[in-house]
This record gives sequence, C-alpha cells and structure tokens, in this order.
Amino acid sequence: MSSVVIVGTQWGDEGKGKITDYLAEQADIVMRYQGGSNAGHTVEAKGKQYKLHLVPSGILYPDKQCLIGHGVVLDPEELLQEIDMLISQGIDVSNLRISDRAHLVFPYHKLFDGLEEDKKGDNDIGTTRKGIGPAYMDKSERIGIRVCDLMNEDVFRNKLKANLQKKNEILTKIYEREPFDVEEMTERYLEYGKKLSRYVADTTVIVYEALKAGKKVLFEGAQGTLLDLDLGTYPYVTSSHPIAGGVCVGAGIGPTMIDKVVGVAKAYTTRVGKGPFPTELFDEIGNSIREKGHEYGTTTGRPRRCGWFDAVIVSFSVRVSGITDLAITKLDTLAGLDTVKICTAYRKGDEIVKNFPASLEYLAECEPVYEELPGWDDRITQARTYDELPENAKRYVERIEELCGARASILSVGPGREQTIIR
Ligand code: 2SA
Ligand code: GDP
Ligand code: MG
Repeated sequence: MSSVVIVGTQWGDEGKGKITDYLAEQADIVMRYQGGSNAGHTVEAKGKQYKLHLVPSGILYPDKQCLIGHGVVLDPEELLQEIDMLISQGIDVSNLRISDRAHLVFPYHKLFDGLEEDKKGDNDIGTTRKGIGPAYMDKSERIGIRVCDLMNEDVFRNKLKANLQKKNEILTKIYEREPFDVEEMTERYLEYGKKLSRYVADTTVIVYEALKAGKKVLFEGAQGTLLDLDLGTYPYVTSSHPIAGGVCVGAGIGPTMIDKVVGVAKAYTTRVGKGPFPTELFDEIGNSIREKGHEYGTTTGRPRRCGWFDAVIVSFSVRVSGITDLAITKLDTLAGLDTVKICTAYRKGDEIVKNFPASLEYLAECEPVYEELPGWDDRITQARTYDELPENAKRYVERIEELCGARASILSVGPGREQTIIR
C-alpha cells in the first residue's frame, strides 16, 4: 500500500498546493479530507497559476482521480464556479468525485459566519467568512444537510425547509435581518445538485479499493496544524482537523493504511487571521518578506502576518501528525538577508519551553529564543539539486531538521514545479 498525507505544519499557506501538485505526478489519486472553500491552494504549472479552493491540487493531470472526501464541507456554488474556471482553462475535470456524505454549505452559514465575526468586534477570529464554522456546527448538531440528501429532491426539500425555519427565526429575531426565501434557495440548490450529480460517489469505496490494489494516494490537507480544532491555538482555529489524523475521519480510511506523512513548512512563518504568533515581525524585515513572498491570502487577499521560522511549532506538528518527512518551501523568499533567525525554544521567566503550550495566556508570556544563522542570495532559485544549494541554505535546512526531528526530503526554491529539490 502506498499512501502519503500532506499536512501544513504551521498556520496554513505553507505551499501545500505546490507540493501536492509536484507529488501528484507519481500518484493515482489526490484527495481532500477536511476544510472547505476557505482553503486557497496555489499551483503553478507551465507558466500558469491556478488558485484552488475545493478541488484537489492533482486536477492539472488529466489521468489522476481527484476526490473530495466527506470531511470537507462543500459549498456547491463555489465548487461549480471552480469547475467552470478549470474547464474554461482547458483542464479536464471528468475524474473529479465528491463524497455523497459531505456536508453542504448554505448561504446562511456564510451569513452567520460574518455576523458572528462582526458581533465580536476586535475579538473576532479573523475567519474567511466562507461559512466553515457554522457548517461544521450544523454537522455536530446533527442537522446538517449532506450531498446524498441533495440527490433526493423530497428529502432535500424537507430538510432545507426545516433548517431554514430555524435559521430564519434566529436571523429575524436575534439579528433583525430579512429571512431567506425557502423556495428560492431550494430551487437554486436543486439546480446545483443536478449539475453536480455526475461527480457524486461513495469516495470511501474508491479510495479503499485503490489502496488495496496498490495504487498511490495523496491526501491533501488544508490549513495547518496550528489551526486544528483540537491541537491549534484555540479558539483562533478553523473548525476541522488539518492534522494527519484528520485523514482517517475525513477520508474514511484506517490508520494502518497511511504510509508516510509529509509536513509542509515554510522557511519562515506566516499567519492570516487573529491569534497568537510568537515569532511575528513588526519591522521592515517582516514587510519585506510579505512583499517578496507575495504573502496575501489566496482566498480573501488579506495581508498575511510574517515572522521567523518557529521550530517549537514545527516540532509540535511533527509529533502530533507523525510526520516522516518535511518539505521546506520558500527558501528563495529569505534570500538576500545577511542573517536569518530560527526560534529554537520559548523563554518564560527563567523557564525554557520546548513543547508548544495549550494556554494562550501562558503563550503570551513566552518570548522566542533565537539562533542566528548566515543568509544566502537569490541564486538559490536556480538550484535543482541539494548540492547546488548555497552552503548557508543547507546549514539552515539541516538545523531545522535537527530541531524538528524529521528529515527535510523536499525543498522548494520557487513556485514552479521545476523549482523543487528531492533529497
Ligand atoms: P475559517 O474561515 O473559519 O476556517 O477561519 C478560521 C481560522 O482559520 C484560518 N484559515 C486560514 N489560514 C490560512 N490560509 C487559509 N486559506 C486562505 C489562503 C486564507 C485567505 O490560502 O490564503 O485567503 O485569507 C485559511 N483558511 C482559514 C483563518 O484565517 C482563521 O484564522
Ligand atoms: P497552501 O495553502 O499551503 O497551498 O499555500 P498558498 O497557495 O496559499 O500559498 C503559498 C504561495 O507560495 C503560493 O502563491 C505558491 O505559489 C507560492 N510558493 C510555494 N512554494 C514556493 C517557493 O518555494 N517559493 C516561492 N517564491 N513561492 C512558493
Ligand atoms: Mg493557502
């Protein structure tokens, strides 16, 4: 059996889309297992850039099957737009399949997401307002509506009517907003359902049979470990499980079927949205990294907060996801700096903290402990083998490996497929 999980080791946007696309060449199936259209995965191939939100990053290869597992919350409108965008660029999407068990995102999820954020004012989470939290809330409350429901008109009509009754009551009484029109939404979604029906399947069967037949499957995580609902910087997290364990639940396979876990780590750290960020830079270096690395949200366009590489968080990710290999991306973005810093631990008073803490109040009292290393220059973008990397970049990579406890077997020196080094 051959299956590889790709997980973000930081707060998302590590370059999972690029690494998935690169590894997909050797795979048969690429599958998303959590999150929704909040994700923004960028793939660059043959001089073109694609921003994917729901469709797995294997879609550029016509012979790969792409699966959207039931752990994903599916916004049919956004998915259809993405499918149209891909078709208009000549991409074949006939191998895409979506789980009949996936929960649907509705306009009221998006509206509640935004209203709740607005209500919190300065204490907002900084969500993407794509309805992710409210959709997972309905799933947990056991009132969610799934893709299989959308495939049965009577079932769908009844379920949406019941849900909208409840949602409209909250909307009118608590938020003093206009209610949603039941008939309009029902007809609109049934239309989406007709368009999507050709893609609907039991993805758990497809993935299981492929793994049993010895085919290679890539599980593409969205967001990152520090945004995991259980292990992230709660409550500044997303509502799903980006960690490797999320694959078992969100794709429906057993842990014995996972062979390898690749943790994608950016050579520095970024975060979009609110919440703690120990190595955040508020100076010119932070701004120059943002501009050089084009650190703006792929889905929302929001500027990403930038800071030094934090080995405390990446080693935490290695531990909680059983990461076997690291893929270190954007080494080229750090080029041109005389020195670069790595946070090796936190200091809290007299204490040295090596394990990422649960409490945000405790974390707020932690100061990063830095180690400074010599920098490298822009020629790094031309390196195609490990030996061709500047000596100082190798030192940096090897120090990260030592601190994080996993081998950096993939290195990325630019957004293109060819700017990837396998070690
Ligand atoms: P949500 O919308 O409920 O999932 O937001 C909760 C937190 O999760 C963060 N989050 C993300 N962080 C990084 N990248 C994401 N995808 C987009 C991208 C983000 C964008 O690729 O750039 O375009 O702004 C993503 N999705 C969710 C979010 O910022 C909240 O902190
Ligand atoms: P994801 O959410 O983890 O897939 O990451 P995003 O696509 O949101 O953000 C990563 C950005 O960095 C994208 O614009 C990628 O094209 C780009 N990228 C990925 N790897 C590299 C790299 O090694 N160097 C540079 N310069 N850009 C990269
Ligand atoms: Mg992203």
